[in-house]
Amino acid sequence: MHSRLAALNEWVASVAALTTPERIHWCDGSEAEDAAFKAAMLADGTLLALNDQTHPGCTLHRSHPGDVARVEHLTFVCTSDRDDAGPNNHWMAPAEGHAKMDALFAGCMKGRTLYVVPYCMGPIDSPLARCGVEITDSPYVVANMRLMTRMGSAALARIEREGSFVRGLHSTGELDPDRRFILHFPEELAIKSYGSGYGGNALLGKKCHALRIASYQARSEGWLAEHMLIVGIENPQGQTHYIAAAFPSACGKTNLAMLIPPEGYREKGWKVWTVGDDICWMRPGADGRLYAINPEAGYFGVAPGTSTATNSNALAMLDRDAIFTNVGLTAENTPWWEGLPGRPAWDWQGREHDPAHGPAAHPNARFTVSAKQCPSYSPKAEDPQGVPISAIVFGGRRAGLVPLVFEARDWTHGVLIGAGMASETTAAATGAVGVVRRDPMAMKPFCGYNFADYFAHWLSFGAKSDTLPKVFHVNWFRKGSDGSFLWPGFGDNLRVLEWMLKRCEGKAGAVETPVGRFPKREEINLDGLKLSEEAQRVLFDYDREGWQAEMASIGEYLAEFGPRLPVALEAERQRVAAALAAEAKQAAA
Ligand code: GTP
Ligand code: SPV
Ligand code: MN
Repeated sequence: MHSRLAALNEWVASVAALTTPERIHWCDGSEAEDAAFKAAMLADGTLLALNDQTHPGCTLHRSHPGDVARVEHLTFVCTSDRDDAGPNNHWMAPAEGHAKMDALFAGCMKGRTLYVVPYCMGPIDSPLARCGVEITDSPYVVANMRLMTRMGSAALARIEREGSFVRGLHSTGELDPDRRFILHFPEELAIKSYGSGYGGNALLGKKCHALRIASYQARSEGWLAEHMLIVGIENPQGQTHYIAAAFPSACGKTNLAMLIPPEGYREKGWKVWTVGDDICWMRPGADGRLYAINPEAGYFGVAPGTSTATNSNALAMLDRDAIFTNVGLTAENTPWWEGLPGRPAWDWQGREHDPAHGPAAHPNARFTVSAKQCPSYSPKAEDPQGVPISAIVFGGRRAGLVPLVFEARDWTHGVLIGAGMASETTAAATGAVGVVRRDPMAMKPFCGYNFADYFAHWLSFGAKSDTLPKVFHVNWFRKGSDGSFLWPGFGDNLRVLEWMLKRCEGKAGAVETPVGRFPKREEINLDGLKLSEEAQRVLFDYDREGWQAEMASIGEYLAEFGPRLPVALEAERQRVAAALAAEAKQAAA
């Protein structure tokens, strides 16, 4: 008995009876506890110590080579009614789901420690924050949860005060992909995950709770739980606007959240304040604006590609007290991944590095680090009321068609742009990489209910407020005829954000097209950039025929949701398609 909350004690006891651990440890989140767990993991090889001179407190974890990313095909939403999960989710009946998982969990912690991990998603005193308890048999998960959430005694105290919490049960099991499932029971606020120790599969506060369960709760409670970064942009006049941006996994959220202003901007006084890099919970305030918190307390970021050139803020926070997973190592025992200078000696599996084996770091290699170590960490990130959002940005990896930036004409159009998003798949989930798929609002893997209802929920905000954020779409990943990226990206993305914020303040013009408002080229500051002739043409290009095909394809996709799809969304799509057709007719005449 370790809690004043009977419901929590009873749940822990019932899980212990099922999983039969050798001992039970209630985590208090203290430094001493963390140090003891790390020492044990260093002793048994779960963690490897890194160079203590250059990377004090840093460790490396090598996962099972078959357990390196999220597994969308093994992720289920278990609602009583199949249609509540929708065609966007794999579904299992709750009773079947529990039976399947409990059979896997039976006796699975024999000889091991069961850790009880109370955590709070969001500032501990925020009315927008929510709590959960993860039971796990993985000390690596505990160490990550301590960095990624507010974990320990303070969270437990809040849980005892509130009396309710999300129940997450996790075991690494045998790491056999045939005995691996991640199940969500949104009606019961419960999660069961078995057979993986990796990231979103195992750190249940993150995707399972803060996105899948939270999105389900948010719908009935009138708020939004989104796969979005939150960043504050301070202009030379000292005003800070907050932007929330939804890009699919490994499509640039961490990098935009920690952006380093490019030359010319820094000198003028532009500053960037990081609030969050992956998840955003937001709800309308009394003034009708959306106020957002980052439910997380750390970053579980993509390592490959992170360098002083692309994201020196990220590198600056990774030289102490970080956990690296599946990166390579140099001969000096420092972490290494593709994009860093120097040479790897060992690859992510601990083999001597041989380019014939592929990259030294796994493409989904990650770092885990406390948000407080980020040089651009915003003091507002701890504000219990959240930050007001001026602009919502959608974006994905699109080699063709989609220009650098365009703006929605209004909220409903913005929801259509989000719902019609597509992006090339990445190494963040197992399966093929580089395949374009629809990923509405970057939530395809993370929405805990039927997308048709989710779109209706998004649309419903339009009627509630006239001070909602402006909505934009960006594409940092447009490719030229030689296959290389046309836009420099990273810090230079501030040039595009500057235009957006000017639009929010009514200080920049735009060119109206049926698919949205395009920037006047001279209004995006390209000073000091050496854009190729192709880039200058293509990045701002409006390809009417291409968009006609795109709108038709979006129509086919939305039709998969059947009669549950909000009429207003399809009407908006038809409005855009008709405007494109009218324009084409006029051009032909
Ligand atoms: P998740 O944590 O999986 O949700 O991903 P994320 O959206 O935070 O992605 P992240 O910022 O970590 O970027 C993933 C990869 O895209 C990294 O290899 C980056 O170097 C690369 N990347 C990020 N921003 C840009 C950009 O503006 N241009 C280009 N070309 N690459 C980028
Ligand atoms: C993502 O895949 O979007 C991530 C990484 O942020 S994981 O936590 O593994 O889901
Ligand atoms: Mn993510």
